[in-house]
Amino acid sequence: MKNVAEVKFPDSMVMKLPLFGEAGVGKSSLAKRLCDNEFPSEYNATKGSGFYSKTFTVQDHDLKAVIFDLAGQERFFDLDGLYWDGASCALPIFDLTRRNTFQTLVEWIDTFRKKNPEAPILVVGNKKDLEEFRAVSQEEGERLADKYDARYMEVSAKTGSGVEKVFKKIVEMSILSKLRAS
Ligand SMILES: Nc1nc2c(ncn2[C@@H]2O[C@H](COP(=O)(O)OP(=O)(O)OP(=O)(O)O)[C@@H](O)[C@H]2O)c(=O)[nH]1
Ligand SMILES: [Mg+2]
Repeated sequence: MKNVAEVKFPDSMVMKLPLFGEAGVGKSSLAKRLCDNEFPSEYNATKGSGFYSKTFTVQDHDLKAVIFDLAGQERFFDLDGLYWDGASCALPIFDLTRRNTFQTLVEWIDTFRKKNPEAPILVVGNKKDLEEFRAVSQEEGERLADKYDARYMEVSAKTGSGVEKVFKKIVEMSILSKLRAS
């Protein structure tokens, strides 16, 4: 398989990157940490969806990621296809301290996969700073990701730990997948 260093891609490329998962898992917090380097002190449930954009530089090329921050309350499958049709990749997110958010994630991933069979997926376990309340093990997270031929990473939007790494990884995975498809 080629690696990113060998990829030739256009000078500008826009990626569509949806974040999804149950209410309160930290989707908006992750997007804010990445794009504004902030952690909001209060929980404000997302209504509909939010948009963020971030430019990543890979091999001297600028790649713009449009991040769709979806509302957990509305459930993925009730929304129209706008947010994930033609998505370059996806970040399904669960809360490491709430097991139910891990258990239902498969429904979200299945729905996404039906629409985007080739798009790479990176499963994210958030709130790693709350280690003493952990309800899902790293192995379980990895097993879920394996089932979908996806990757798995754990982060904390609160401390910022691992956040940049997750987004860099998914950008890299998207580029490689585009390359394979072309
Ligand atoms: N301790 C801790 N709390 C977090 C972390 N990320 C988010 N939270 C908290 O979890 C709550 C929900 O965060 P949001 O980012 O609004 O969650 P969301 O997934 O966007 O929720 P919806 O918009 O309702 O779907 C807030 O109170 C956040 O402060 C984290 O990494 N660690
Ligand atoms: Mg939100």
